[in-house]
Amino acid sequence: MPPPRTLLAYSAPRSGFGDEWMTFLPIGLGYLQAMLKSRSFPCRVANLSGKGRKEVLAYFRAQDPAVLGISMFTFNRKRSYELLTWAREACPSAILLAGGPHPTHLAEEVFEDCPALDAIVQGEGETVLLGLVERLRTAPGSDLWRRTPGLILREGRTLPQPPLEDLDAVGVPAEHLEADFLNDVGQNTWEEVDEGSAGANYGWPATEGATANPAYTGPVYAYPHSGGPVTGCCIVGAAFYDPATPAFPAAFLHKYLFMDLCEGWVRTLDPATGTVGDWLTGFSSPVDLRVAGDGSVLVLSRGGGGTLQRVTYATP
Ligand code: B12
Repeated sequence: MPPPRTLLAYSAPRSGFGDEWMTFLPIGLGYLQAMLKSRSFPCRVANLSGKGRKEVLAYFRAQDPAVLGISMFTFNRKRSYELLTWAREACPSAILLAGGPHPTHLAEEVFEDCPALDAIVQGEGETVLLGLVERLRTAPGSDLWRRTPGLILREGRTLPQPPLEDLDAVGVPAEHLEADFLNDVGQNTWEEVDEGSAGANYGWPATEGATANPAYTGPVYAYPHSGGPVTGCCIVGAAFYDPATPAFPAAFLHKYLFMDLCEGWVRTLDPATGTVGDWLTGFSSPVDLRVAGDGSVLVLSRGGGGTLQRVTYATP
Protein backbone atom coordinates (compact mmCIF):
# COMPACT_ATOMS: atom_id res chain seq x y z
CA MET A 1 0.00 0.00 0.00
CA PRO A 2 1.61 3.36 -1.01
CA PRO A 3 1.81 5.98 1.76
CA PRO A 4 -1.13 8.43 1.88
CA ARG A 5 -0.69 11.65 -0.10
CA THR A 6 -1.12 14.98 1.64
CA LEU A 7 -1.91 18.31 0.05
CA LEU A 8 -1.45 21.45 2.13
CA ALA A 9 -2.86 24.70 0.83
CA TYR A 10 -3.11 28.36 1.63
CA SER A 11 -4.93 31.20 -0.02
CA ALA A 12 -4.99 34.90 0.58
CA PRO A 13 -8.48 36.29 1.15
CA ARG A 14 -10.30 37.50 -1.98
CA SER A 15 -9.64 41.11 -0.96
CA GLY A 16 -5.90 40.37 -0.85
CA PHE A 17 -5.38 38.46 -4.11
CA GLY A 18 -3.19 41.20 -5.54
CA ASP A 19 -1.36 41.98 -2.30
CA GLU A 20 2.12 40.48 -2.12
CA TRP A 21 2.13 40.32 1.71
CA MET A 22 -1.21 38.55 1.81
CA THR A 23 -0.21 36.10 -0.92
CA PHE A 24 2.97 35.04 0.92
CA LEU A 25 2.93 31.28 1.46
CA PRO A 26 3.09 30.79 5.27
CA ILE A 27 6.34 29.07 6.22
CA GLY A 28 4.38 26.88 8.70
CA LEU A 29 3.16 24.83 5.71
CA GLY A 30 6.78 24.37 4.66
CA TYR A 31 7.63 22.90 8.07
CA LEU A 32 4.70 20.51 7.90
CA GLN A 33 5.79 19.40 4.43
CA ALA A 34 9.41 19.00 5.56
CA MET A 35 8.30 16.78 8.44
CA LEU A 36 6.28 14.50 6.14
CA LYS A 37 8.72 14.38 3.23
CA SER A 38 11.71 13.66 5.48
CA ARG A 39 9.74 10.58 6.66
CA SER A 40 8.95 9.60 3.03
CA PHE A 41 5.29 10.64 3.11
CA PRO A 42 4.42 12.49 -0.13
CA CYS A 43 3.24 16.02 0.54
CA ARG A 44 2.59 18.94 -1.76
CA VAL A 45 2.13 22.57 -0.80
CA ALA A 46 0.00 24.86 -2.95
CA ASN A 47 -0.65 28.58 -2.89
CA LEU A 48 -4.16 28.95 -4.29
CA SER A 49 -4.35 32.73 -3.97
CA GLY A 50 -6.34 34.21 -6.83
CA LYS A 51 -7.52 30.84 -8.20
CA GLY A 52 -11.15 30.43 -9.20
CA ARG A 53 -13.53 27.55 -8.46
CA LYS A 54 -12.96 25.67 -11.73
CA GLU A 55 -9.18 25.80 -11.46
CA VAL A 56 -9.17 24.77 -7.78
CA LEU A 57 -11.58 21.87 -8.35
CA ALA A 58 -9.48 20.59 -11.26
CA TYR A 59 -6.32 20.88 -9.18
CA PHE A 60 -7.81 19.07 -6.16
CA ARG A 61 -9.11 16.30 -8.44
CA ALA A 62 -5.74 15.90 -10.14
CA GLN A 63 -3.91 15.74 -6.81
CA ASP A 64 -6.45 13.33 -5.31
CA PRO A 65 -4.97 13.55 -1.78
CA ALA A 66 -5.90 11.30 1.14
CA VAL A 67 -5.42 14.30 3.46
CA LEU A 68 -6.07 17.90 2.46
CA GLY A 69 -5.17 20.62 4.96
CA ILE A 70 -5.74 24.35 4.81
CA SER A 71 -3.76 26.96 6.73
CA MET A 72 -6.37 29.21 8.26
CA PHE A 73 -5.94 32.67 9.74
CA THR A 74 -8.64 35.11 10.75
CA PHE A 75 -8.07 37.23 7.64
CA ASN A 76 -8.49 34.29 5.20
CA ARG A 77 -11.08 32.23 7.08
CA LYS A 78 -13.93 32.77 4.60
CA ARG A 79 -11.73 31.92 1.64
CA SER A 80 -10.51 28.84 3.57
CA TYR A 81 -14.13 27.72 4.10
CA GLU A 82 -14.65 28.12 0.36
CA LEU A 83 -11.56 25.99 -0.42
CA LEU A 84 -12.68 23.30 2.04
CA THR A 85 -16.15 23.22 0.47
CA TRP A 86 -14.59 22.79 -2.99
CA ALA A 87 -12.23 20.15 -1.55
CA ARG A 88 -15.19 18.13 -0.28
CA GLU A 89 -16.79 18.34 -3.73
CA ALA A 90 -13.59 17.34 -5.57
CA CYS A 91 -12.29 14.72 -3.12
CA PRO A 92 -15.31 13.23 -1.28
CA SER A 93 -13.29 10.70 0.72
CA ALA A 94 -10.30 12.88 1.67
CA ILE A 95 -9.77 13.86 5.31
CA LEU A 96 -10.17 17.63 5.42
CA LEU A 97 -8.11 19.48 8.03
CA ALA A 98 -7.60 23.06 9.08
CA GLY A 99 -4.70 24.37 11.15
CA GLY A 100 -3.27 27.72 12.17
CA PRO A 101 -4.09 30.39 14.75
CA HIS A 102 -7.75 30.93 13.85
CA PRO A 103 -9.17 27.36 14.08
CA THR A 104 -6.88 26.61 17.04
CA HIS A 105 -8.61 29.30 19.09
CA LEU A 106 -12.11 29.43 17.56
CA ALA A 107 -12.75 25.76 16.76
CA GLU A 108 -16.47 25.76 17.56
CA GLU A 109 -17.21 28.73 15.31
CA VAL A 110 -15.09 27.27 12.47
CA PHE A 111 -16.87 23.90 12.62
CA GLU A 112 -20.20 25.69 12.57
CA ASP A 113 -19.30 27.88 9.60
CA CYS A 114 -17.61 25.11 7.61
CA PRO A 115 -19.59 21.85 7.43
CA ALA A 116 -17.02 20.32 5.05
CA LEU A 117 -14.27 20.30 7.69
CA ASP A 118 -13.39 16.98 9.42
CA ALA A 119 -10.86 18.05 12.04
CA ILE A 120 -8.73 20.90 13.33
CA VAL A 121 -5.07 20.52 14.20
CA GLN A 122 -4.49 22.42 17.40
CA GLY A 123 -1.36 24.60 17.53
CA GLU A 124 1.97 23.20 16.34
CA GLY A 125 1.11 20.75 13.60
CA GLU A 126 4.20 18.73 12.60
CA THR A 127 3.89 15.80 15.04
CA VAL A 128 0.10 15.74 14.78
CA LEU A 129 0.08 15.55 10.98
CA LEU A 130 2.81 12.90 10.97
CA GLY A 131 0.88 10.86 13.56
CA LEU A 132 -2.26 11.15 11.45
CA VAL A 133 -0.68 9.95 8.18
CA GLU A 134 1.11 7.15 10.03
CA ARG A 135 -2.24 5.94 11.34
CA LEU A 136 -3.72 6.19 7.84
CA ARG A 137 -0.89 4.10 6.43
CA THR A 138 -1.39 1.49 9.16
CA ALA A 139 -5.16 1.34 8.79
CA PRO A 140 -6.28 2.88 5.48
CA GLY A 141 -10.00 3.57 5.27
CA SER A 142 -10.50 3.18 9.03
CA ASP A 143 -11.24 5.77 11.70
CA LEU A 144 -7.98 5.17 13.57
CA TRP A 145 -6.70 8.62 12.50
CA ARG A 146 -9.40 10.20 14.68
CA ARG A 147 -7.40 9.13 17.73
CA THR A 148 -4.29 11.10 16.74
CA PRO A 149 -3.24 13.33 19.68
CA GLY A 150 -3.56 17.07 19.05
CA LEU A 151 -6.84 17.02 17.10
CA ILE A 152 -10.07 18.90 17.69
CA LEU A 153 -12.98 16.87 16.29
CA ARG A 154 -16.61 17.90 16.12
CA GLU A 155 -17.32 15.51 18.99
CA GLY A 156 -14.42 16.66 21.18
CA ARG A 157 -10.65 16.77 21.55
CA THR A 158 -8.12 13.96 21.43
CA LEU A 159 -5.22 13.78 23.89
CA PRO A 160 -2.99 16.87 23.78
CA GLN A 161 0.19 16.67 21.71
CA PRO A 162 3.25 17.95 23.61
CA PRO A 163 5.35 20.48 21.64
CA LEU A 164 8.37 19.31 19.66
CA GLU A 165 11.57 19.21 21.71
CA ASP A 166 14.04 18.78 18.85
CA LEU A 167 13.20 21.36 16.21
CA ASP A 168 16.05 20.12 13.99
CA ALA A 169 14.18 16.83 13.58
CA VAL A 170 11.59 18.57 11.39
CA GLY A 171 13.86 19.15 8.38
CA VAL A 172 14.40 22.24 6.25
CA PRO A 173 11.17 23.71 4.88
CA ALA A 174 12.11 25.69 1.77
CA GLU A 175 14.42 22.90 0.62
CA HIS A 176 11.40 20.78 -0.19
CA LEU A 177 9.58 23.61 -1.95
CA GLU A 178 12.62 24.45 -4.09
CA ALA A 179 13.63 20.88 -4.80
CA ASP A 180 10.10 19.90 -5.70
CA PHE A 181 10.58 20.29 -9.46
CA LEU A 182 13.27 18.69 -11.59
CA ASN A 183 14.04 19.32 -15.26
CA ASP A 184 14.23 16.00 -17.12
CA VAL A 185 16.02 16.48 -20.45
CA GLY A 186 14.50 14.11 -23.02
CA GLN A 187 16.21 11.50 -25.17
CA ASN A 188 14.50 12.11 -28.53
CA THR A 189 10.96 13.41 -28.23
CA TRP A 190 9.80 15.16 -25.01
CA GLU A 191 11.21 17.55 -22.41
CA GLU A 192 9.77 17.23 -18.90
CA VAL A 193 9.31 19.01 -15.60
CA ASP A 194 8.98 16.32 -12.94
CA GLU A 195 8.02 16.56 -9.30
CA GLY A 196 10.89 15.31 -7.15
CA SER A 197 9.95 12.65 -4.64
CA ALA A 198 11.94 9.96 -2.86
CA GLY A 199 12.19 6.71 -4.82
CA ALA A 200 10.32 7.97 -7.91
CA ASN A 201 11.37 6.57 -11.31
CA TYR A 202 10.83 9.10 -14.11
CA GLY A 203 11.55 6.47 -16.76
CA TRP A 204 14.38 8.05 -18.74
CA PRO A 205 15.22 6.88 -21.36
CA ALA A 206 12.57 4.11 -21.51
CA THR A 207 9.70 6.58 -21.61
CA GLU A 208 9.40 10.27 -22.41
CA GLY A 209 6.44 12.58 -21.87
CA ALA A 210 3.19 11.46 -20.24
CA THR A 211 3.04 7.78 -19.33
CA ALA A 212 0.29 5.45 -18.16
CA ASN A 213 2.84 2.87 -16.95
CA PRO A 214 2.40 2.64 -13.13
CA ALA A 215 6.11 1.77 -12.77
CA TYR A 216 6.99 5.35 -13.74
CA THR A 217 6.16 8.76 -12.35
CA GLY A 218 4.81 10.96 -15.14
CA PRO A 219 5.76 14.62 -15.60
CA VAL A 220 3.99 17.65 -14.15
CA TYR A 221 4.45 19.23 -17.58
CA ALA A 222 6.03 18.05 -20.85
CA TYR A 223 6.57 19.65 -24.27
CA PRO A 224 7.56 17.85 -27.47
CA HIS A 225 10.50 18.39 -29.83
CA SER A 226 8.02 19.08 -32.61
CA GLY A 227 4.31 19.26 -33.30
CA GLY A 228 2.98 21.14 -30.26
CA PRO A 229 2.03 24.70 -29.45
CA VAL A 230 5.22 24.76 -27.32
CA THR A 231 8.29 23.01 -28.74
CA GLY A 232 11.99 22.82 -27.93
CA CYS A 233 14.88 20.39 -27.67
CA CYS A 234 16.44 20.74 -24.23
CA ILE A 235 14.90 22.07 -21.03
CA VAL A 236 17.27 24.24 -18.97
CA GLY A 237 17.21 26.67 -16.02
CA ALA A 238 15.24 26.82 -13.77
CA ALA A 239 14.03 28.52 -10.60
CA PHE A 240 10.93 29.34 -8.60
CA TYR A 241 10.08 33.04 -8.47
CA ASP A 242 10.27 33.46 -4.68
CA PRO A 243 12.76 36.33 -4.17
CA ALA A 244 13.32 38.18 -0.89
CA THR A 245 11.95 41.31 -2.59
CA PRO A 246 9.54 40.53 -5.44
CA ALA A 247 9.92 43.00 -8.31
CA PHE A 248 7.39 41.48 -10.73
CA PRO A 249 3.58 41.50 -10.34
CA ALA A 250 1.99 39.10 -7.83
CA ALA A 251 1.06 36.73 -10.68
CA PHE A 252 4.76 35.74 -10.89
CA LEU A 253 5.07 34.72 -7.22
CA HIS A 254 5.86 31.00 -6.70
CA LYS A 255 5.92 30.32 -10.45
CA TYR A 256 8.55 27.94 -11.83
CA LEU A 257 10.59 29.70 -14.53
CA PHE A 258 12.14 27.35 -17.09
CA MET A 259 13.84 27.74 -20.44
CA ASP A 260 14.64 25.87 -23.64
CA LEU A 261 18.22 25.84 -24.90
CA CYS A 262 17.37 25.56 -28.62
CA GLU A 263 14.32 27.81 -28.81
CA GLY A 264 15.63 30.49 -26.44
CA TRP A 265 12.36 31.09 -24.58
CA VAL A 266 11.52 31.38 -20.89
CA ARG A 267 8.11 30.16 -19.74
CA THR A 268 6.27 30.11 -16.40
CA LEU A 269 4.73 27.04 -14.81
CA ASP A 270 2.20 27.41 -12.01
CA PRO A 271 2.97 24.59 -9.53
CA ALA A 272 -0.54 24.84 -8.11
CA THR A 273 -2.34 24.17 -11.39
CA GLY A 274 0.25 22.96 -13.93
CA THR A 275 -0.68 25.90 -16.20
CA VAL A 276 2.15 27.09 -18.44
CA GLY A 277 2.40 30.71 -19.61
CA ASP A 278 4.49 32.39 -22.32
CA TRP A 279 6.96 34.92 -20.99
CA LEU A 280 10.29 35.81 -22.68
CA THR A 281 11.80 34.92 -26.06
CA GLY A 282 14.96 35.67 -28.00
CA PHE A 283 17.74 34.31 -25.80
CA SER A 284 20.59 32.68 -27.69
CA SER A 285 21.30 29.20 -26.28
CA PRO A 286 20.34 29.98 -22.67
CA VAL A 287 21.82 27.55 -20.15
CA ASP A 288 20.91 28.82 -16.68
CA LEU A 289 18.48 31.10 -14.87
CA ARG A 290 18.50 32.54 -11.36
CA VAL A 291 16.13 34.77 -9.39
CA ALA A 292 18.13 37.50 -7.66
CA GLY A 293 17.29 38.74 -4.16
CA ASP A 294 16.09 42.08 -5.60
CA GLY A 295 13.44 40.27 -7.66
CA SER A 296 15.17 40.56 -11.04
CA VAL A 297 15.85 37.43 -13.10
CA LEU A 298 19.33 36.56 -14.40
CA VAL A 299 19.68 34.56 -17.64
CA LEU A 300 23.02 33.05 -18.63
CA SER A 301 23.44 32.24 -22.34
CA ARG A 302 26.19 30.68 -24.46
CA GLY A 303 25.21 32.50 -27.66
CA GLY A 304 26.73 35.81 -28.78
CA GLY A 305 30.05 34.94 -27.19
CA GLY A 306 28.38 34.31 -23.81
CA THR A 307 26.09 36.75 -22.02
CA LEU A 308 24.61 37.27 -18.58
CA GLN A 309 21.41 39.31 -18.86
CA ARG A 310 19.31 40.81 -16.09
CA VAL A 311 15.53 40.95 -16.62
CA THR A 312 13.76 43.69 -14.67
CA TYR A 313 10.14 44.79 -14.58
CA ALA A 314 9.06 48.08 -16.10
CA THR A 315 5.61 49.37 -15.18
CA PRO A 316 3.58 49.48 -18.41
C1 B12 B 1 6.41 35.55 10.43
C2 B12 B 1 5.02 36.16 10.34
C3 B12 B 1 4.67 36.79 9.15
C4 B12 B 1 5.57 36.79 7.92
C5 B12 B 1 5.29 35.45 7.19
C6 B12 B 1 6.48 34.92 6.41
C7 B12 B 1 6.13 33.55 5.86
N1 B12 B 1 6.41 33.33 4.62
O1 B12 B 1 5.59 32.71 6.55
C8 B12 B 1 5.01 38.00 7.13
C9 B12 B 1 5.75 39.26 7.57
C10 B12 B 1 5.07 37.88 5.61
C11 B12 B 1 3.59 38.05 7.66
C12 B12 B 1 2.56 38.60 6.97
C13 B12 B 1 1.27 38.62 7.46
N2 B12 B 1 0.85 38.35 8.70
CO1 B12 B 1 1.97 37.47 9.98
N3 B12 B 1 2.92 36.64 11.32
C14 B12 B 1 4.11 36.10 11.43
C15 B12 B 1 4.35 35.51 12.85
C16 B12 B 1 5.21 36.51 13.64
C17 B12 B 1 5.00 34.13 12.88
C18 B12 B 1 4.33 33.09 11.96
C19 B12 B 1 5.23 31.88 11.84
O2 B12 B 1 5.97 31.72 10.86
N4 B12 B 1 5.22 31.01 12.83
C20 B12 B 1 6.03 29.77 12.82
C21 B12 B 1 5.24 28.66 12.08
C22 B12 B 1 6.05 27.35 12.05
O3 B12 B 1 4.07 28.43 12.85
P1 B12 B 1 2.59 28.66 12.31
O4 B12 B 1 2.59 29.61 11.16
O5 B12 B 1 1.70 28.96 13.43
O6 B12 B 1 2.24 27.22 11.71
C23 B12 B 1 2.12 26.10 12.58
C24 B12 B 1 0.74 25.88 13.19
O7 B12 B 1 -0.09 27.02 13.19
C25 B12 B 1 0.14 24.76 12.39
N5 B12 B 1 -0.54 25.05 11.14
C26 B12 B 1 -0.67 26.17 10.43
N6 B12 B 1 -1.36 25.96 9.34
C27 B12 B 1 -1.69 24.65 9.29
C28 B12 B 1 -2.40 23.91 8.36
C29 B12 B 1 -2.57 22.54 8.59
C30 B12 B 1 -3.31 21.73 7.60
C31 B12 B 1 -2.03 21.94 9.76
C32 B12 B 1 -2.18 20.49 9.98
C33 B12 B 1 -1.36 22.70 10.69
C34 B12 B 1 -1.17 24.05 10.45
O8 B12 B 1 1.31 23.98 12.09
C35 B12 B 1 2.37 24.89 11.74
C36 B12 B 1 3.68 24.22 12.03
O9 B12 B 1 3.81 23.93 13.40
C37 B12 B 1 2.87 35.41 13.41
C38 B12 B 1 2.74 35.58 14.91
C39 B12 B 1 3.06 34.29 15.64
N7 B12 B 1 3.87 34.40 16.65
O10 B12 B 1 2.58 33.23 15.26
C40 B12 B 1 2.18 36.51 12.63
C41 B12 B 1 0.69 36.35 12.24
C42 B12 B 1 0.48 34.93 11.73
N8 B12 B 1 0.50 37.28 11.13
C43 B12 B 1 -0.67 37.81 11.14
C44 B12 B 1 -1.15 38.67 10.08
C45 B12 B 1 -2.46 39.35 10.31
C46 B12 B 1 -0.41 38.83 8.91
C47 B12 B 1 -0.81 39.62 7.65
C48 B12 B 1 -2.28 39.49 7.23
C49 B12 B 1 -0.42 41.07 7.84
C50 B12 B 1 -0.87 41.98 6.70
N9 B12 B 1 -1.83 42.82 6.98
O11 B12 B 1 -0.37 41.88 5.59
C51 B12 B 1 0.13 39.02 6.60
C52 B12 B 1 -0.44 37.74 5.96
C53 B12 B 1 0.65 36.91 5.30
C54 B12 B 1 0.35 35.46 5.20
N10 B12 B 1 0.24 34.99 3.97
O12 B12 B 1 0.23 34.73 6.17
C55 B12 B 1 -1.48 37.41 12.37
C56 B12 B 1 -2.66 36.48 12.05
C57 B12 B 1 -3.79 36.76 13.02
C58 B12 B 1 -4.92 35.81 12.83
N11 B12 B 1 -5.67 35.64 13.89
O13 B12 B 1 -5.16 35.27 11.77
C59 B12 B 1 -0.41 36.80 13.30
C60 B12 B 1 -0.86 35.65 14.20
C61 B12 B 1 0.18 37.97 14.17
C62 B12 B 1 -0.89 38.55 15.10
N12 B12 B 1 -0.93 38.12 16.34
O14 B12 B 1 -1.65 39.38 14.72
N13 B12 B 1 3.51 37.45 8.86
